[in-house]
Amino acid sequence: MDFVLQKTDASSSARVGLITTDHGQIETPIFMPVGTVGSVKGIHVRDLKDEVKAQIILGNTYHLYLRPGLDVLKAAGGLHRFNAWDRPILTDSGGFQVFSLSHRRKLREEGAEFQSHIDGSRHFFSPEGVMDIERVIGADIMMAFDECPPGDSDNKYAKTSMELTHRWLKRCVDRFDSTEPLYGYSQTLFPIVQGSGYRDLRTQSAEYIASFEREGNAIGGLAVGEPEDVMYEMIELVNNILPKDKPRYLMGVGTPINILEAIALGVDMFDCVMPTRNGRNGMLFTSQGIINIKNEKWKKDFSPIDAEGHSAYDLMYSKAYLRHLFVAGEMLGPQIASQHNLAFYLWLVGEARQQILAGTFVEWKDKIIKQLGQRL
Ligand code: PRF
Repeated sequence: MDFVLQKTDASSSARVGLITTDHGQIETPIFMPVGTVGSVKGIHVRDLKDEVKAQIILGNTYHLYLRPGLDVLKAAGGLHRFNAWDRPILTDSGGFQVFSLSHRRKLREEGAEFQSHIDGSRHFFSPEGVMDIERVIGADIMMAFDECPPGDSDNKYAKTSMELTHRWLKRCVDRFDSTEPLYGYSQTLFPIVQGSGYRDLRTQSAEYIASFEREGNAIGGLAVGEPEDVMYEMIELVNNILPKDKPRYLMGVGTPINILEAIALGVDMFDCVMPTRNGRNGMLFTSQGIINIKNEKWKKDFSPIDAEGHSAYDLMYSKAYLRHLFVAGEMLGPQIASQHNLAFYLWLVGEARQQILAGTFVEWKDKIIKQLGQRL
């Protein structure tokens, strides 16, 4: 993997860059649609490319390991071959899902023992095991195995957890560096900064993570229930320590406003289930504000879903029709809404990129943020 920093904004820490992987290039800042079990829910690969304009998608180690399982993924020749997505893929390590989804998990120095949320079967993830799994999935970017403590953790718990994540990282790196990709293209490993909402811990963690000099770095443990100003404070602090010439990935964040603020603080990569999950529930993000399409108010509104929208379906269908699909429980409704939201998120980061290049990012951001939060 290669990263070229093409421009840094004069009036914020926002950046424009270009990542090159063996599966193609990624223009940053970028949003990565979440394809938990290998599919971005409800969206065909062709639409992901042509309509959403996704450049990279995310898969989850935890889910893919449980289903379809490593034997299937290996026989398929990796996830790219399996799901027909031939552009870059990033896999999260399970460091978040084991703690948020699985049952009866037990943490020890060696790794995490857990029961599947699907059938209760018992499993064990170690840092070495997770590296091996991510090799089999074949992601272009693999995430280190970490623990993401709850947002309200006290300093003592957050410190113990961060230190465990650091020891696990060393083991991930040793395993990664002593193994080879399985499918003939290269893979890279991103370490993850933890430390909850504590300045001393975040500083320590960012310095430790930076010392590994990997090709990119991630910020974890945020947007897990802490106040928003704490999240921004931690992003700023960590980004002042992480190297400037490597991409920075803020994990699992967030709303369109969160993403713009984090771009201004120097973040390059994002993922979040919000556009697809909220879309499935009838919530649409637009540049004018937020729409709850199930609302009675749209019943006879035959205007386009989003006149300024960036998915072909935004102009093709009316709000009234999309509302009808949701009310009638038609599966087309969640598909259209998910695709709209993803296209909007990709437009947002693409527009941020253009505004940074033009030197107008901060003014544009402050203007559009006023619109984004409104309820239509
Ligand atoms: N660690 C990992 N994945 C994550 C997170 C984390 O801290 C988060 C927290 N926002 C989302 N996804 N491995």
